[in-house]
Amino acid sequence: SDDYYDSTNHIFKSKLPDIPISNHLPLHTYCFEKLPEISDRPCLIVASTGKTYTYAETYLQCRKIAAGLSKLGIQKGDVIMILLQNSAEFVLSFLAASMIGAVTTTANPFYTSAEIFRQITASKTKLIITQAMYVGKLKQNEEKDDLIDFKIITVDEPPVNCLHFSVISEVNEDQLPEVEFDPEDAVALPFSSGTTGVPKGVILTHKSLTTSVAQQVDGENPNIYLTTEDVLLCVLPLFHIYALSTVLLCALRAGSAVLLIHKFEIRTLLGLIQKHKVTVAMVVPPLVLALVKNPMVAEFDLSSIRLVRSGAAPLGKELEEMLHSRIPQAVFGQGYGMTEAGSVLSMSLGFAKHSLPVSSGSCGTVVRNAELKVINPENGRSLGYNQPGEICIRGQQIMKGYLNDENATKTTIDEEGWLHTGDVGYIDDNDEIFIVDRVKELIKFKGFQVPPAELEGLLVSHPSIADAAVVPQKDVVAGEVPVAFVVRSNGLDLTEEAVKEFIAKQVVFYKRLHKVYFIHAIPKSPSGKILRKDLRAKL
Ligand code: 4UU
Repeated sequence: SDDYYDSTNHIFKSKLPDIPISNHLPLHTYCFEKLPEISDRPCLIVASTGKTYTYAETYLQCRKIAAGLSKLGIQKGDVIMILLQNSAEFVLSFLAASMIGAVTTTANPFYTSAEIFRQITASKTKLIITQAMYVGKLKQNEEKDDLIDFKIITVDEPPVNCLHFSVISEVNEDQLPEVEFDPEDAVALPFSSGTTGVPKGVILTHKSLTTSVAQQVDGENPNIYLTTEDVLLCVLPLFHIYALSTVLLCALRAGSAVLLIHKFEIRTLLGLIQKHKVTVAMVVPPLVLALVKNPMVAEFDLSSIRLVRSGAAPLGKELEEMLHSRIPQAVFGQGYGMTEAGSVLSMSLGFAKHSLPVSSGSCGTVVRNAELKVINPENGRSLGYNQPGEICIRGQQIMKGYLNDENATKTTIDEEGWLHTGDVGYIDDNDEIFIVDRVKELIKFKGFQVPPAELEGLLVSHPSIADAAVVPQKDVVAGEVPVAFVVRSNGLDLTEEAVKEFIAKQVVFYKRLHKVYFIHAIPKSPSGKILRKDLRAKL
C-alpha cells in the first residue's frame, strides 16, 4: 500500500502552545509554590469529619511528618507504603515523604495479604502507614527466615508492635533535614502491569509528576482551568495515579480545595457534593453510570458542578449524553491516562481557560509539551489522521522505567523515548483521540487494573489445572470482567465454582473470575503466546 512507502513521521501535538515548565523543582516545592498567596484558603476537606486544613496547615503538617519520618530513620531513596483509604493522612504522608526525598508506593487496602506482600518485597518498603484493621494483613510467617523488616504506623489506635501516627505528626518541623534533590529522583512508585505480565513498580520522578501537573494546569491558558475557588471531588482512590496526580497534585498546584471521601456510597456522595458545593468532579465510567441511573440524583442540588472529567476506562456516548441531561450546566470531557505515562496523555480542550470546541466520545487532545503518534503495530510506522493504530507518547512526564525490570522497560519505552501504550486509537481531523481497542493484556474492572498474567499464574498453581488463560468479557456495569479458560489436568472433577473460589481467596474483589470455561487446550502462537483474540472471539 501507499502507507508502506510513506516515511513521514506523523507526530501530533496539542493545539495549545508549549509552555515553560518548572520541572527542575522537587514535587512538593512545585505544588506549594504559590503558598504565600493562598495560605488561608482551604486545601484539604475531610468529608467524614468535616475537618478542613488550610494550605498553611497542610504545609506545616507535611513538614512535621517529614521530620517525623526522618526521625524514624527514613532517608532519601527509601520506600514507604501508604495503605490507606482517602484521608488527610494519606495526602500529608505522601508529600512529607517527598520532602525528605523518600518514595511512596501506594497500595489498595482491600488487597489480600499476598498481594500486599508482593509489593512490599518488590519495593523494599521500610515503613507502612495504614489503619489498625489492615494490620492483620501485614503479619509475616515467623518461621520463614527471610523476614522483611518494616515499621508499621497506624492512623488510629495502634495494635501491638505498631506506632501511632502522632509519633511522626507531632515532631517539630525544625528537625526537617536538608536534602538534595535531583529532578530524576523517584518520588512515587505505583504498581501497574503495563502492557504485559504481573504488576511492576512504576518509577515516577519529581520531574515526571511536576511535568504532568504543569501540562494540565499551568500556563496562561491552562488545559484544565482550576482556581482557588474550586472544590474538587476526590472519591476516586488516591492509591491510583488518576486521583493522586490529576485530582490531588493538580488541585494543590492550582490552590483549589480537595474534598477527601474515603468510600463510595451514592447517597452520601450526593449529599457531600451538595453540602460542600463541589465544582469539579473527577469520575470514572461506573460513577457516571451511577449518576445517570440512580433516581436519588434528582433529590440533590448538584448545580455547583461546573466540570466533570471521566477517565481510566472507555465511556460510551450514550452515557455521556445522559449525564449531560442530569448535570446540564457542567462542561463534560474525558482524560486519558496510564500509570506509566505519568499519567495523563490527553485531555479535553473543553476544560481549557479559553476552551475549544470538542466532540463527544473523544479522550481529548494530547497534552502540551508532549508528542503523540499512532503506529501500525506490525511495522512500527507512524500513521496519519483517522487511521487506527497503537498510541505512543513521548515527553518528560513519562516514567523513568519499571523498578528492577530492564526488559519490561525496554519493551515499553523504545530507544527514541516513545512509550508504547498498548491502546489502539486514532486522531480525528480536530486532533482529538478516540480509543477503539486495547492490544495489551490488561483488563479493566471499573477502571481498576486486573492483570491476566497474575490470575493465570494463580490458576496454574492449582494441582488440577494444566493450563489457563484469562481474558476480558464486556460488562454493562464494570466495563469489563475477567473470565478464565481452563484446561483440567486430571478428569472432570474440578468445577467452575471451585476454580472461582480458589481465586477469590487470593485476590482483591475486582480480580475475581466471573466465569470459567473448560477447554481442551489454550490456543497459542508458535512462540507460545496466548492467542487472546481467539479466546475473546469465543465469548
Ligand atoms: C479509555 O487508568 C489509568 C489512568 C487514568 C487517568 C489518569 C488521569 C485518567 C484520567 C486522568 O486525568 O491508569 P492505568 O495504568 O490504571 O490504566 C491505563 C489504561 C490505558 O492504557 C487505557 O487502556 O486505562 C485505559 N484508559 C482509558 N481507556 C485510561 N483512560 C481511558 C479513557 N478511555 N479515557
